[in-house]
Amino acid sequence: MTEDDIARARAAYLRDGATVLRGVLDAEWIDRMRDAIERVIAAPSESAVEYTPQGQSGRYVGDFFVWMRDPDFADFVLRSPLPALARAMMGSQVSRLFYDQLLVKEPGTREHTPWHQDLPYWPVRGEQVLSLWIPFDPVTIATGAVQYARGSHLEKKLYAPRAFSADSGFGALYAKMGLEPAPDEAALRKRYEIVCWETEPGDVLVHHPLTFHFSAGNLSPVVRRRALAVRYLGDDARWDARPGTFVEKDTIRNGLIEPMAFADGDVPESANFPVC
Ligand SMILES: O=C(O)CCC(=O)C(=O)O
Repeated sequence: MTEDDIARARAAYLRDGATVLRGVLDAEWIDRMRDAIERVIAAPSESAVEYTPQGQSGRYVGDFFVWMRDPDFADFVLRSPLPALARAMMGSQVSRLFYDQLLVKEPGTREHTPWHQDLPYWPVRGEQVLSLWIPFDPVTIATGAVQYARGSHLEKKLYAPRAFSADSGFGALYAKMGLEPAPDEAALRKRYEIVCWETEPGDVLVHHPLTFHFSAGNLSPVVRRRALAVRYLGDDARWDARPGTFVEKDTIRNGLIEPMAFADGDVPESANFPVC
């Protein structure tokens, strides 16, 4: 990737709220992470969530802060090309790891990821906050590519988060926020162009935390959709002590390296959120 590629991607990210960078990661990273993902999903942690109801086909499984338990995930999120990419996209001096989120949709999974913005779920605010979404399989719309409402981040408004599944235990937490319900799919489609990139392993999607996005199930009978979303914080990111964010969930808190004791407006300086 040249400096021009990076500059073009940043301009697209700021304008559209999402973009793609091709060929960022080499095959060695992809192979190593595929092995690590197998280990992690074979022995789910306390924070893992099975979004596919028992008895249904496929498996949609997620997990949070995986880097704290697995050395390959830690190397990937702290020492691969990702932190520098996040820094460049944010226009930030530092790249602080917020957390990583594993999102695997096995063949035959019907569960969608609902339309949502990321920021309402999170106890942070700032302009320099973003997600990198990394696929470890070829991903098409039919296997659950992420779709984005182009430019929806520019409204700069937080809508109520949606739980990824009814019985994940997150719904009651999010209700504490008292935010306005998010527009439904029809309203988003009417208002915004929906954009989507089919990706190969090595590519990286970048999205703004206020961009509405969603993915359908993985309808392929054979192709997996293994992905990791990695969230980074830049210079201006500060703790936001709003009630109801995902770190209040006991299964998440229990897995952290140290307890969180931030006041609203603090820089999130902690072993939980290392500078890369
Ligand atoms: O992987 C998915 O289906 C959704 C990803 C997502 O919502 C995110 O990375 O914020």
